[in-house]
Amino acid sequence: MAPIESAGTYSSPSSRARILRYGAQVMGWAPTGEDDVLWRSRRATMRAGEPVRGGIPICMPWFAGGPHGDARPVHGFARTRYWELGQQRHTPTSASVRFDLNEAEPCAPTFFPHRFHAAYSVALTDDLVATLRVRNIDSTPFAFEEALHAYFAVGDVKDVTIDGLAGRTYVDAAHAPERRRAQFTEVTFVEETDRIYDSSESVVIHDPRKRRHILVDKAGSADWIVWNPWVEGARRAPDMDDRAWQDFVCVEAANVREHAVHLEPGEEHALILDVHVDPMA
Ligand code: TA6
Repeated sequence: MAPIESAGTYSSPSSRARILRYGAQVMGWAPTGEDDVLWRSRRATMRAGEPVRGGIPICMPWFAGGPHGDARPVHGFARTRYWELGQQRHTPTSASVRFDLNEAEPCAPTFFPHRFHAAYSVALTDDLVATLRVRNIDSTPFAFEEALHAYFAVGDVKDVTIDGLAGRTYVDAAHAPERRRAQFTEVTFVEETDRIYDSSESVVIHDPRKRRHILVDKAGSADWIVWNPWVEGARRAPDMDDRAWQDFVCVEAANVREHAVHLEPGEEHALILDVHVDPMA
């Protein structure tokens, strides 16, 4: 399989990002003077046709195996397609770039026989703001799932806590997917974690090792997905070092399962992820 094109670099006066046209995947983002906020695997495969491990993969138009569990590729085809590079804009304080995926002919008609246009814009200030707009360009309604599957770099996931989800319920996809559980406290990591939280609020990732808080805000999203593969999951993944599970946590702004987005012909939906970093006092 052909190697994928290397990432483009985009900079504002206060942060810089690297973005692949393949999957329109943000591969790195750092405010000036900060370590990269996004994690990427040293063993990521960089070949067309395969997903790239790290950054912010776009999962769309289905999540995991989709509504019936059988859709392939896993997490949809948006992350393994080349997106068209569109307009870049600069202001004295910001930079932005846009990517387009025009699905005028369904490429996976068995699983998603619908026509849509997706536009993804990434704006850089001292925040990263990623906006995924999906428009129904078909003559019939459809529903789709989506996730901005962000991999956040952390000092050691065992020391990380996530605020903002206490009082919410979640599906525990790793251990007991058949029933909902309640989150009573901040989220901590002691085992494989793969949860779909019912929440449209913002969250904060506290990372005492890297001495920073990562504030993750969103709009147009009913779910947070929180994932860490832990020891066994990392061993099973061929594109991840055995010990890499300690170095990241995925916190994903999503609309999945019963929160799939319904679009009438001509309608559009926007999913927005806004990431900001504050040093720990
Ligand atoms: O978002 C969590 C999840 O769906 C997990 O179940 C895990 O499989 C992860 O995504 C990574 O999926 P991938 O297809 O990129 O290996």
